[in-house]
Amino acid sequence: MQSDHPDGALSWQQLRQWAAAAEGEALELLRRDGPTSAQATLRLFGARESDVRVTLYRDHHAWCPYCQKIWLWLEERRIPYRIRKVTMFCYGQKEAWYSRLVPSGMLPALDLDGRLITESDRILAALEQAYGPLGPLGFEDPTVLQLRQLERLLFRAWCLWLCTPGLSSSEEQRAQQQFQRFASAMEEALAAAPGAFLLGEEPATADLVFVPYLERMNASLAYYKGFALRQQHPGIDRWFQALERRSSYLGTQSDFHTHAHDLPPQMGGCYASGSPEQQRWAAQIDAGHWPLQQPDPETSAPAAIDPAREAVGRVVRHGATLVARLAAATAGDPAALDAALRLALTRLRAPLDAAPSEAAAPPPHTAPGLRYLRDRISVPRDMGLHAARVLRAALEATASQDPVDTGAPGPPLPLQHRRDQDPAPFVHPA
Ligand SMILES: N[C@@H](CCC(=O)N[C@@H](CS)C(=O)NCC(=O)O)C(=O)O
Repeated sequence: MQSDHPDGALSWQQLRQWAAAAEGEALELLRRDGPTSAQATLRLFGARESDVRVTLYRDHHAWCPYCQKIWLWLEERRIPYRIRKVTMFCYGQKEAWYSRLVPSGMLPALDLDGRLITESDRILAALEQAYGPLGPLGFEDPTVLQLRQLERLLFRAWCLWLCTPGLSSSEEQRAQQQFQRFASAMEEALAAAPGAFLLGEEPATADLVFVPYLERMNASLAYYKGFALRQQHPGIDRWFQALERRSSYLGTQSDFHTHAHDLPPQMGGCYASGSPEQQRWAAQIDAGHWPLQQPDPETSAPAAIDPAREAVGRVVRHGATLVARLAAATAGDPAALDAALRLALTRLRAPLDAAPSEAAAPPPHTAPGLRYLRDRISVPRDMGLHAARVLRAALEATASQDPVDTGAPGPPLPLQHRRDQDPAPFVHPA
């Protein structure tokens, strides 16, 4: 495909065609009945819309761990449901209609046959009552209760290690040991099970209770402690591998970069150990050379669809809004940033290590805007893990060709909030 644009990059229209990203009927149907997708607003699994009894209220960001638990349950049980997305406080303004429905503003909430339920455990209990348990044992069964307690112990040990400021190196060590004690207990529970999951061959509610925080532990301990959870605990790695063979989990799975930078405001701070190993992991996660090591600590699953087309398809949908955001955030020239962004997307059609031609350089002073975007791709909200990797790499490769680039990092990510990720302009484009 030849560029029909004077700046050498493909036009938005050409990019849209190449990505075949028509946000039309086919994609909408795929989202209703196909693999799990963060972008879906209705899931039918082949049922009729009139069969829908459930509405799940979850965050726009597809980040809330308690929402992920319910989301996974509905996907695993293939229950037809609607999704209504709400803004979390840390990303922007809570929707007034949601504050009227749930005055605390907390997520998730679920409407089941007209009854509104809050608190994720109460939601799981209600779903189980309505549809039967997921897996061989009920949510209140003593074996499941014990596993749920273990998850809370692991969670607390993780919080202590990750979120306590100023740990000395011996305190770091003790916190790690305590965490690993409970991680080993989970491995023992898995070893005693007859299949890859905690209660058998298929994931049960007990597994889904562990998923959200295990995923966040895996990412945050690599970034802030230089600790490779899956390598240190092979039983947990096998459990992740089994999950990563399920499209339900893959549709909800985030990545190290997203978690590493979304966790601090949510947790009230995450503290790096500062060890050489930790600094190496953090630098690599930020700079983005993937996979970070072999075997890939982020996922064992290959890309299900062409990641480049997925990435381009997702960006072109929001091209104008993104350009406006980059220009505002970096005091950049919108026309130059528009060209630079299209150039980065144009690169995605060619191998990234192909020698860049002179004509492929973006306009000067666009590197900060490209890096601003590179650092704010959110998985799975915006796209899948593999698509995010190729897009981050293309943005960086293009930024580094800015004729006046100094290699300086883009605008820093805030630590107290993430209003730089406010979904409002994307939900209600101008
Ligand atoms: N105990 C609650 C905890 C839910 C929770 O903490 N939700 C957070 C998001 S992870 C929330 O909605 N906070 C309000 C906000 O961020 O807007 C549950 O299990 O459902």
